[in-house]
Amino acid sequence: MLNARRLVAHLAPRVADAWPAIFAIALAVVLAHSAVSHLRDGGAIAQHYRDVLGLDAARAVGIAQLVAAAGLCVQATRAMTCAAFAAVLLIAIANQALTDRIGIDTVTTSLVLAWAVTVAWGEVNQRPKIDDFTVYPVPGKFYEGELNVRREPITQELPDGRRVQFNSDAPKKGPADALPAWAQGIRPLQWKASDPNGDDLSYRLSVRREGETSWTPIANGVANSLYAWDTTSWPDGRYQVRLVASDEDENPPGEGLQDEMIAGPVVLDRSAPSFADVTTRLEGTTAVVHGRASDAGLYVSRVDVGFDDDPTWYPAAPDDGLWDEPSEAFTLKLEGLPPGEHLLRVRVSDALGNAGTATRTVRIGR
Ligand SMILES: [Ca+2]
Ligand SMILES: [Ca+2]
Ligand SMILES: [Ca+2]
Repeated sequence: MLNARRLVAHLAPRVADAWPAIFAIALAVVLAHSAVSHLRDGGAIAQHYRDVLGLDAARAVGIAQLVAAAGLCVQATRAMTCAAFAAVLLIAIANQALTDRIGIDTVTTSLVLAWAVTVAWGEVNQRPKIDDFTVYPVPGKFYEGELNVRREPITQELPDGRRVQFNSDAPKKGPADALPAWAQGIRPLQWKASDPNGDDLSYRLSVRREGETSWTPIANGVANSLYAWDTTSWPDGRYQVRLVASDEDENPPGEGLQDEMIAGPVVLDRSAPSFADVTTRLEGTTAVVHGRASDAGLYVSRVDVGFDDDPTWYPAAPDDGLWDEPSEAFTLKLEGLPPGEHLLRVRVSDALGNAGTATRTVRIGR
């Protein structure tokens, strides 16, 4: 008893998984058996076709059945099996109609036919769908997104052989300029897509600079839902990124379908911000440095001032309280400078750590 139960527990999931193949083989056996009867032709079958169709079709039907049986064994998919089963049921109904045997059997046969057609139709390829596509504007932002599509780390090899690893589980926040130089050019792309048939999707990525019409591919055949775009060799500008999800690898040639989504703009920026109106004035012995810094690409993220050969940089404050715009007015008060002439060095950085410097002289006392 125990062994029988174990045997059922062992076999049941396998049968559930492989039912299309089992069903296909059973159907093929029935078809082959019928085919042999047709080809032997004892007279009764030939007479049946002569009565119903008015011609000697027994041999042709036998050959067709053998071909169908062989095809079923080769293509034992759910769709093929159900389609073949539907065809057999359709012939049965037609036979019932032609021989005036329409009745309760026909209703049952029609219901099974409807089920077989539904299953076969359900296997017709459906279009993949991209739900979300995010391009992180700067490398440091990568870990702050709301998407959490996967937990395990993903490793990717960049074109020059470097390997990068993503891990959405390990927050690594911090200013972008703390990253090594090569990582500053990385723009992480992350997305979420699905396929109603459960097909494995393959992704293609391409980019287009603002003002251009054609897309340039950056990656093909991506299987993960993350990609590191190495922008190091791309010119500064604003870019759109296009993601195409395709199920073509999982379907017969020509039957693959795709979905696409465009994200951006992504700003590539390697140029330092510039200064305007940097002035110094004295309030007693306090030197007040005021000015405006502007960045063509992203936003101004800090301004520091140093003087003479003092190695310390003193951070200036944005006049509106936040470093969050491409152009910011800033102020710094340096107290207690000794009398005499001083050289002030003003350094401004953008959100990616590109920095520019200006110098001013200020005289304290007489
Ligand atoms: Ca599909
Ligand atoms: Ca810049
Ligand atoms: Ca501001």
